[in-house]
Amino acid sequence: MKKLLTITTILLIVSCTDRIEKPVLKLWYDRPAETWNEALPLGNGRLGAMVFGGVTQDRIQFNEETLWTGTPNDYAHEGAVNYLGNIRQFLSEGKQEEAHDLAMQEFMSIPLTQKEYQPFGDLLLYFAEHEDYSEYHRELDISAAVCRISYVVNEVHYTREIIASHPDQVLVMHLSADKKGALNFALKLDSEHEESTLENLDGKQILHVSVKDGALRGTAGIRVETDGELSSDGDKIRIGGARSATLYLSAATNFVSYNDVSGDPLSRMEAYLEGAQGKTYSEIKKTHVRDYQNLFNRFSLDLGSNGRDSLPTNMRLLKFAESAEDPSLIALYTQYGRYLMISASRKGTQASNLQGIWNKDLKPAWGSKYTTNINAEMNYWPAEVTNLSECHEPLFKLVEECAETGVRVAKEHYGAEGWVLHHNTDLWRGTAPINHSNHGMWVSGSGWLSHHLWEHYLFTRDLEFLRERAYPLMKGASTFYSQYLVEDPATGWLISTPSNSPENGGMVAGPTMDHQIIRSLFKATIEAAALLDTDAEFAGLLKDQVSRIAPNQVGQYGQLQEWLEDVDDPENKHRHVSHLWGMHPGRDINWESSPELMEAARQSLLFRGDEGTGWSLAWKINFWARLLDGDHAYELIKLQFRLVSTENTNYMGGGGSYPNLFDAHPPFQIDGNFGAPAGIVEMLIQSHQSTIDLLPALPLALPNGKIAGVCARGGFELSFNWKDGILNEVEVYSKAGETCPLRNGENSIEFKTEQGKRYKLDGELNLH
Ligand code: FUC
Repeated sequence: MKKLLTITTILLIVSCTDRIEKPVLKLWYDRPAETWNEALPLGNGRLGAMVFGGVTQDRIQFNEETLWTGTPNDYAHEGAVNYLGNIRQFLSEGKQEEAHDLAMQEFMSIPLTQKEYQPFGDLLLYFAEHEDYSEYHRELDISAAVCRISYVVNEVHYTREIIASHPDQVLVMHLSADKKGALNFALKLDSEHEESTLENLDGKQILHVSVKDGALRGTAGIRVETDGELSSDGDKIRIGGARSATLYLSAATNFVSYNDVSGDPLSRMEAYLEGAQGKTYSEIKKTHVRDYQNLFNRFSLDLGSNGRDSLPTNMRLLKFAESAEDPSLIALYTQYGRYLMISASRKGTQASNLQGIWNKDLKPAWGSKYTTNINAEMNYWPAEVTNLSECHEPLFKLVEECAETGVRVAKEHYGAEGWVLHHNTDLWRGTAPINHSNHGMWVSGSGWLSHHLWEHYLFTRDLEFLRERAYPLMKGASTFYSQYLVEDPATGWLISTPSNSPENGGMVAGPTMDHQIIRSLFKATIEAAALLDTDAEFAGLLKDQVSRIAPNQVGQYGQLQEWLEDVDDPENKHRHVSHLWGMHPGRDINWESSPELMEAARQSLLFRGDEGTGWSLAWKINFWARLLDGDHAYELIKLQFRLVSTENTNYMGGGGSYPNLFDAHPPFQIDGNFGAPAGIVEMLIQSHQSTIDLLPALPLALPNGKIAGVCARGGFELSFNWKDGILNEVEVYSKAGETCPLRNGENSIEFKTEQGKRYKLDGELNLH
């Protein structure tokens, strides 16, 4: 009996320790990927790869971020401004169809659509006689950015490790067998591009591709190092009698910048391969892991574990639908968002597009470009708060470039100074209205993107960034809107026209979202001008205009009006919830200064319902977090974790996750992978009002946890933990020496800080 008790006690101790074990930062599977949505993503910001982990045949689909269709082009429609007055007039007379038609004829971009991001090619590996395998394991270790595959054939243990190194600019695969001479395989590069050629040289292959419709060409190369025999076999390289082999793969294009395609892909690619030459796999891996962890390890999240880490990741999603009690899956998903950001977005790379860098299709969904009426911005929501500020950089570069091309569009389409970006851009930095006037005519892309520059300043307090980079762009965007807004004869308010409430209801005068974005931009520009002690006169003009912009209005159902008129349909379940922008990511609608608008926003959100595409679900997590309803936000997390098996576009419901945790619009679209983590963190900390709120929207389902290295506006980095829903300990690191205002429920404190110092507080916010 005594013995039994002891065993029970040990078991209890084991299961208790299980509960407080660190979350396992791995996606793992017990079989190879059959579809692309099961393959595992790797990336170094520039090169992306999807690893299938097949046994007899493996496929590593790879991309280079600058391989797009098209040629340099500014898309502006010369003389469009001559029709602006007529379009406005039609709208003011309620003649929407006439406005649509006229804009289609005279106002839209040339050509009407933008260009597409392209996949590059495949590395194919062939392992003869490996049909009969056991002990298969495939994992993506996001704590180190390493993908591993292992299995046993004839008692020989085979392993493959793959990394995408940012410092060395190569994808590297290391293969090994635990028996001398047992590693035998063949490999080749392949591509779906119609124009592609392959050179099979000694232990090396070179693949040249040209995109079908455009100026870009790419060259990929692979080199093999092995202790076995290397030979050429038709279009393949054969590796025989080896114990290990290392494959180095790189690629480059002739893209230099949005108006320059004079690069030489071959010499660029060779320079990358030569740079890696002579370095062993373990050397490259060591540098890679250090580089990756330098970013990744700054933030951690532990929500506890209930032991489901021992299930394959796809099974965990299925189980979550049965009972949503897998807190470590939520932590894993949050960290996966950070993993994807580090893998797709590094200083000097292109910004993450609709599919990050991982598109597989020559005709990708929505061109795999940048949709700026939600998606491109959502891709960067976790950047500041989860301590990846540097990964925000490619978006700033995109803004800078659009501010160059957007000057001509502002002039040709609106006769205005400054710069404007509509609802999409591509590698060529198109900024004019595209596709169809019923949704392409939306002027607030430049305003929303400028918001990211200001947010970067708010989080980092980097005054030089504000002065040198952010402010000139914000000023340019403000200049445009300042000249574009017109006075509505009926109300006297300044309104945005022509525009639309993203993709809902067609072209209109005065959608609420535009006014929220423009108001927020003007306020930020005014504040920035004061901080930088510049442009007092311009700031004065904006101040006057801010007070005249059409305000947020509460409509007949108690809802926040989406439009100038009270015409919202309570049955409308549209995926976009644009008129709540002022609540998130904007901040003018908040509990502190406008509780009645928060109530109206909640009503609008209830009318819209929970269902949506992947990004729509992700946005709603953030909305419910700002509404301080953590349990409702948790309901959205459940939908976000719904296992999706189709690629068929679904605009209404059906959002969720694929087995590889990629966000399903469907099809795959990466925005939800960033929007949902941002929402999860927003449940734990908010800093958009006058205080930093700790655990503002903690759901009942997450009673215990620990977060470290999370950032707040004001230049603070915080770590804190909670137990049974109650805040336990807090540590604040002050990067800018500002006064720190903290709040948790009824408790609050405001204390002065010194730059570079740490402060410890107890759960009731008393300073130690
Ligand atoms: C907007 C959204 C769609 C999709 C596309 C890329 O048009 O309305 O749902 O996300 O962008």
